[in-house]
Amino acid sequence: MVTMIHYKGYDAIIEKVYATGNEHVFAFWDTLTDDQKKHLLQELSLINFNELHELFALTKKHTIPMDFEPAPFTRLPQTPEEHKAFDHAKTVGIDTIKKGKVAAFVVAGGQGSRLGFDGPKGIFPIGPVSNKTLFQIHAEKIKAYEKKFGISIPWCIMTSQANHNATVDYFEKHNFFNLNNDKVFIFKQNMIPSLNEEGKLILETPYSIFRNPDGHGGSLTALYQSGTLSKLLNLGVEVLSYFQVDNPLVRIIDPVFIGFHVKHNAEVSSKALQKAYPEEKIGVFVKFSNMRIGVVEYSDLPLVKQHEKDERGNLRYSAGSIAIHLFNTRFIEKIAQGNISLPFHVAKKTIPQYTNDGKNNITGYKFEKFVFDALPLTEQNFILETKREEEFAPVKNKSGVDSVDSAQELMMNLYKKWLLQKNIPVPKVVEKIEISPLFAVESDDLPDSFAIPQHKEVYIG
Ligand code: UD2
Repeated sequence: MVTMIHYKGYDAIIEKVYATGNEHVFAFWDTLTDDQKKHLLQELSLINFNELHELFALTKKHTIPMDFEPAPFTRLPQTPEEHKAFDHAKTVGIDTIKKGKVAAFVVAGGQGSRLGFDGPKGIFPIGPVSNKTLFQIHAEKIKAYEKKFGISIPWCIMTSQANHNATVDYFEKHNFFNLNNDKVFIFKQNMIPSLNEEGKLILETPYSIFRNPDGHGGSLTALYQSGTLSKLLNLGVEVLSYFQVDNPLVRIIDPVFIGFHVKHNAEVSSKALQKAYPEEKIGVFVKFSNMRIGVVEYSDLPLVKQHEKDERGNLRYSAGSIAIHLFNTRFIEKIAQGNISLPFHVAKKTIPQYTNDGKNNITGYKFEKFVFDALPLTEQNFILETKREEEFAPVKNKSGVDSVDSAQELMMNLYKKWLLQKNIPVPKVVEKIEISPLFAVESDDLPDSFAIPQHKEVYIG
């Protein structure tokens, strides 16, 4: 017979631990200090024990609907009518932005571990000449849009437990890159426990449970629970421009995209680009058999579908999601306030478990929510095609595809393209070039003529 431990004020949670067969988390109880005991009990209090068996059930069945076809999207303009529609969307977008109805939102809960970098990914240096960090580039873009449109743009930054303090310290140390710090909202996402192969909790240390951030899909709840959403609503923000921290090319405030979103009365809008190759690691836009639009992640798209061609020999599932979306703030409120929860996705992973012999790697399950699962919950949505070379330079790996090198090259190619559009010659000797967002956040901002110095590395700022 197991003797239940007791601790004043925590008996209800302790009972749940035993009732769900998780009492092994108290294996080191007698060796813990009082603070450590409290730490463990507080972590356990944050766990939704009623949800654990549902999470474990997900590991036993396939939950992604596989009955879908490619989603329709609005292509880049080709005909005069399409150009006219894009011009009109731009006017509507500029009007919406100038009325202060748009805020920026970056999800930055991830660490730079795939880059071999120990810290928040946003602090990774990416400027090809300046070495500016991802955060600085995003901050300067927002500053530039504020100047361009004569408004102040609130900026929400979602962190995770592992990088929250480092992120806040970084912004404070850099004086929020001269943004109005009253309108930079940094808040944490929630954590969710991982489970072992028996569906039980895993000890990470003698007094803590192995948990991971709940995925960028947790961002909608985190916006609401942190009080950020109500601050945005009070500021009159209607549209949230969502992007990932690891894309230095993202057009954070895009009038055309915002204009289409408003014109379509969309609750969520998304940008799509043509996949570069079948196995590219981006999700694809689909229309499910219930007519709802959504995204199927690359890892869930069966190989046959990844390679499937249409009658013209092009990839059938070609519209890739680059994680750039617009969310209506009232839609987020509806999702977060109601009992609608985005589904969890499961990943089988190696997890370091604390045992009597120290840490041992075991196989377990991590759970994450994906923000694009909000799409099927919309009544109205809109997908806009965009140009890869103008908007997408993912920084995922140390080398090879989607790496630091490839992202810097894409950045430099875009700067050269802007200069070319203005007929400003780039001297042959130039090997690296960078344009500060504070100088030009898009090609139109460049002056009509100026000379590029004859240097190997040129920074235009
Ligand atoms: C994501 C998309 C993929 C494609 C690609 C483009 C998913 C599941 N996949 O792939 O379809 O659009 O990006 O680059 O979305 N993050 C958090 N909290 C978390 C987890 C992630 O803030 O709990 C942030 C993270 O900091 C990063 C972003 O979300 O900014 C994407 O995370 P990732 O790099 O793990 O996504 P990836 O590359 O698998």
